[in-house]
Amino acid sequence: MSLADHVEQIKAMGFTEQQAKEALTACRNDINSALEAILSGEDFGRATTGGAQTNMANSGMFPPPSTPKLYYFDFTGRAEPIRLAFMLGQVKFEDIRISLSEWPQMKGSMPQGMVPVLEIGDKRLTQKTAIMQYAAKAANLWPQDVWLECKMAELHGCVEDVVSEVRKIRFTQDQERKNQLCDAFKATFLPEWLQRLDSLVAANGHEGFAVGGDLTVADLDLYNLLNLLDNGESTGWLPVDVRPHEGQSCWQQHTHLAAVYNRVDSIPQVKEWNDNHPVNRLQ
Ligand SMILES: N[C@@H](CCC(=O)N[C@@H](CS)C(=O)NCC(=O)O)C(=O)O
Repeated sequence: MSLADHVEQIKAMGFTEQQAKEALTACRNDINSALEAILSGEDFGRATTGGAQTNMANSGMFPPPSTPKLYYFDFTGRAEPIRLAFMLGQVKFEDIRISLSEWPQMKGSMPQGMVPVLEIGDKRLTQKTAIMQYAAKAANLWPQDVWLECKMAELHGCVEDVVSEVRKIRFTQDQERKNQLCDAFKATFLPEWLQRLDSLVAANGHEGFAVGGDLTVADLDLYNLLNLLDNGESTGWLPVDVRPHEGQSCWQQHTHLAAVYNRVDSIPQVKEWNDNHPVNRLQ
């Protein structure tokens, strides 16, 4: 499209020609300065991320004033999308893994008695979705479009709904009740949620991406959930095997989920990370 076509398109939205030209000039200046920064060897992430990282720069917390420390168990769980985001963005972080035997002594020192917790200098951040947002912005895996930001929150909320149900089952003491919950989870709860998630991803309209048309931490969150479910029984995270058969995935009929999964799984750095961090049993 020529510049004149862009101007016509903006005018068609009700703006004057002068406003259209000003908007395009501002875009051109932003692109030029980003290109200059990249070509002159300045920090690539900062040069290419505009709004999100500008806000973080204003907060005084980005770049992180000291190496961020991520506290979690020696398990994927709620920490893995955060770890993957830091890793993909080449943001250095300390991956502190607490064993279940150490946990009772550490629990009281965590702000809400739970992990994940991100510590940067004397500041601490709790709650997976908040930490994921920090990691994603630092790694340039967070969209700048407001609607897409809200769609990210929507997807993270859906993931959390599934994870909360698993938590409820795991913490049910009565074995008979636990068995009933496991049966219901496999027969109805999970199939319904996988269908809802598949429809959500289909509605995004970019095959292979959960939100928008670029890799975001939403893809990593979904990828991790699908892995958690498939490996649930063997890792002790979920007291029931939800796969239709050994070697198959519980989500394989859902083509939109599969497209996201396969895209993330084929990223060479993700493969390398997985090779170096085999999925542990919860211990
Ligand atoms: N809403 C919190 C939930 C955190 C949570 O449940 N953490 C679990 C591990 S996934 C935990 O710390 N469990 C140990 C405990 O509660 O003592 C979040 O999203 O971060």
